[in-house]
Amino acid sequence: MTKEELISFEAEIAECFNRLMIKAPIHLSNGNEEKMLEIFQNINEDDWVLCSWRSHYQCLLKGVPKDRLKSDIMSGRSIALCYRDYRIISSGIVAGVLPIAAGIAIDIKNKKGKNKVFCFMGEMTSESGIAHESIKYCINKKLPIHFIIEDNGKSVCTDTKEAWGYDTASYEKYPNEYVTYYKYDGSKYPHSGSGKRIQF
Ligand SMILES: Cc1ncc(C[n+]2csc(CCOP(=O)(O)OP(=O)(O)O)c2C)c(N)n1
Repeated sequence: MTKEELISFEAEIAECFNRLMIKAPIHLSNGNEEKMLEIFQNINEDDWVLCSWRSHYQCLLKGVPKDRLKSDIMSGRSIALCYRDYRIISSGIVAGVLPIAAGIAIDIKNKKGKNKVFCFMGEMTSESGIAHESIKYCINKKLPIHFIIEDNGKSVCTDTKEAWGYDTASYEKYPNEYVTYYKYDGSKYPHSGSGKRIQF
């Protein structure tokens, strides 16, 4: 999977959405392709990947076949794509996957497994109480998990920095073996949809 393939997949989905072929919300990625390719170099087939509502790139990079992913998106499942066979769990609920990620990591540790959990979230999610609790718990218990915080500066349309009144986000200066924090400009697409107003 290349940067160009990732970008063109989202462009194809945007086109379908604008033609009213998808009757449910979609959340498209853009601007973080290189970072995602870098992160996925460390993710193996037997690792678990947990995501938010924006998970097309993660699904493709974890190996979900393009046609299967597209067909699920077309049938309205983009907001919470789950593939047990590819070990991917997504949720449209802010921070919804974080305690699940911690639970899977506990199970792996108890079974002395060699695999890991990779849990993606936006920077607004990372400021929530549930994220602080989950990350703290996993680090203190030395669980086999890695959190990836993807900072596009926005919480839907709200400026996250302004909302919380911070200069530096809680995990921005934190990077360690448990947390990766990166900033990107994802403004090519709006938070949800693809720029054309659609009424469901
Ligand atoms: C429990 C809950 N509260 C509110 C929402 C509405 N909501 C959807 S996305 C979002 C902001 C998320 O921002 P961030 O974590 O930075 O993710 P981004 O989409 O910018 O990557 C909110 C508040 C929700 N989906 N779930």
